[in-house]
Amino acid sequence: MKTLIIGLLMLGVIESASAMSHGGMLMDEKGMIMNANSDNLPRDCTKISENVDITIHAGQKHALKFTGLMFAFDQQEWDVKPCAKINITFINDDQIRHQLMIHGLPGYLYPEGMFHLELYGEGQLQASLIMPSQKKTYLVHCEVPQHMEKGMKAQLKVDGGDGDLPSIPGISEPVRADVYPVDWTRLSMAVLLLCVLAGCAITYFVMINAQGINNKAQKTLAKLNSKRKAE
Ligand SMILES: [Cu+2]
Repeated sequence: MKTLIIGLLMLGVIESASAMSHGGMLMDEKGMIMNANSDNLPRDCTKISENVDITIHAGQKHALKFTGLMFAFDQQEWDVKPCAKINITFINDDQIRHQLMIHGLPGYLYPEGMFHLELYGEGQLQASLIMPSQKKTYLVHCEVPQHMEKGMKAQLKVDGGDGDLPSIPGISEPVRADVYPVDWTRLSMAVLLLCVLAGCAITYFVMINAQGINNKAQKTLAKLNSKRKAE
């Protein structure tokens, strides 16, 4: 009996450790889903207009197509109809933590106006949300420090959206573009001048030597020809 009770207690502990639910949040050892909503209509919607299945990948390899960026989603923009239900499959292709956060949603359905998926490493999660009817552009990003600044930023438009957000890779100009200024000191200028001179000198010597070798070869050939004629 004692063993049975201990066993049941242990099962309970393991169960609660592997998956916990707090209000609108689901957590386990792989990740977290916060404020998923597949049933409740926004106040301005009478019914779900369409069901949209979207797969979103997150990872460093998706940033390779953008100069100077380090993290990205595989797409930077989605457009859905007003009152669409979006079924998101979020896939993390990296071994590090990534999030998919959508901001600006109505607070009465999504606490703090936010829908949030998070994976602590490679893996995938699925969750749904229902968009309001308003023509609007929503920010989609990863909030892990420096991930958005380094490219993990996108936009979700409803009904074509109300404009592009800034700094969306491949879509809109950055608010502050990265600059890589050269610190021109006397020393760095002297080093540059020295490199240019060394490059010119090496090219000159290579050309002179090539000419010398060519002349020698021609002389040898002429000697051989004259020997043949004499024979
Ligand atoms: Cu991230």
